[in-house]
Amino acid sequence: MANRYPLIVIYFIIILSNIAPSQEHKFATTPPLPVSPLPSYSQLKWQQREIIFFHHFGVNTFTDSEWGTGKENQKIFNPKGLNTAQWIDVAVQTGVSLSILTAKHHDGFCLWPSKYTDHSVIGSPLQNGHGDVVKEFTKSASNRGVDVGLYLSPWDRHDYRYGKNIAYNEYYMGQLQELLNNYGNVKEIWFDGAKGSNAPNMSYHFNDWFAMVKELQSTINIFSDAGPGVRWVGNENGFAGTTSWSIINGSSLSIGNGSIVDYLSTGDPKGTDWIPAECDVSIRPGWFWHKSESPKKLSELLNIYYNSVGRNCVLLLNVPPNTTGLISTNDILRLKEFKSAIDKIFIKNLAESCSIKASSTRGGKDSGFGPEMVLDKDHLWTYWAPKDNGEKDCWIEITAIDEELKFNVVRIQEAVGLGQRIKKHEVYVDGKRVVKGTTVGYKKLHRLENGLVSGHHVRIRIIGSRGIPLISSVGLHFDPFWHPTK
Ligand code: FUL
Repeated sequence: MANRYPLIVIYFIIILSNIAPSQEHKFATTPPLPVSPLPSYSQLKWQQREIIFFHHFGVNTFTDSEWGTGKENQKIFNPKGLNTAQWIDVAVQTGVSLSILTAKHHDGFCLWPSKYTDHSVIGSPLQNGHGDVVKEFTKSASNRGVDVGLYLSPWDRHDYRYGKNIAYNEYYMGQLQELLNNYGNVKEIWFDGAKGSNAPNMSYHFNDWFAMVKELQSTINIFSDAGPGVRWVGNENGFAGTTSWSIINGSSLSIGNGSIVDYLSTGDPKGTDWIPAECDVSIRPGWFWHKSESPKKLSELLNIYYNSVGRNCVLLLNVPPNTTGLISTNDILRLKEFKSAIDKIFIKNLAESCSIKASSTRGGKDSGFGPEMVLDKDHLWTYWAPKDNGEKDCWIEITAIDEELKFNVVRIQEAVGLGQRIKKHEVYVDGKRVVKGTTVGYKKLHRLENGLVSGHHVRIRIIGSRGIPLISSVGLHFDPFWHPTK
């Protein structure tokens, strides 16, 4: 009896070594749990667009003003060479996949023949009152595979119902139905918070509007100061905060409340809602076209790009059609420069020819979560994940194989499909810190303040995170347009 005891133990060891390990190795390592809140499908699609166009067009284009009075004669709206296909061509050439049109601005003039008012294209010379700019615009966009969005200003300085709560909300919702039922898919609707003194007590039925919008267009993102799909960044300069969370506490937001602009620009890691920020800015000083104005310089546009797209936001760039009904040549030329500058900076990722290692890897080598995942072309669903063992100093390190690396831009992207996590990070070159930052999100671009750096080892350290950090992409780039002054 005494001799049989070790035999039983050996027998169990054999069974366990045959069954347990094979169970463990049979399946791929699973992805880590998400850290909520998470983006919706439409919000992720929106984020990946990076740059969106805005077109402010209406009676103001012809009166050289920014805010119309509502008393304009419809006959002044006369874009003799209107060609919305040209606007869309410019979007395509700039790599823009969504364009938003002001269907109605504060002056109340409608770019489509709304049946609830005569203050529209109906009274204008455009096709002798038979024109429909919204129709032409949405058709041109769909012909070229560009998505559309619409802006319907809540503030209306023309309509007699404005200020009568029920009547105006009925009018407004009637127009929402016209726009969202009759012009195909609409991917973004823009509700701005401006409200004038002509009816200070006017209350907008936002909840009903939002419900109606969702009912009519299931994949739309609703923009307003407070979302629910996309939030305002809190300024009209095109700059997000240096800390920029896509997360915020939706219940503490309200539309048209000037005191929350800082909160809007940074977001809130403790928030319960995924409402990322959109940075709206115009290529010119005004939102509408004015003969006396010209487009911003390339360096200004690049600054805006780094401070919006490079701070986890989408850039909503306004390009106003002129009185002919076309995008002006000098705007087109500037946009060409802008697009080719971005391509030039980001086409080459110096990290791609390097070796890469990490502090640890979830599931070990070849698990599909190794640091090499930050160098593939997928910037969302393939990523490096460290081990989930409370590691405080998580890092990935890129090492030059031969010549030293020379760069002035560091790009870091998080796998935001599983939540935004990184709170604090630093970048070291050969042991010396070259930049530090807070949030990363979908895309963080560091344009190095001291200009070009060179070295063999580039380490990205994550020193604060909600859950384990998940990095989907890293780039080391050279920006020839960047000339820091200090
Ligand atoms: C603001 C408006 O008052 C401006 O005219 C412009 O349309 C801008 C995008 O939104 O609220």
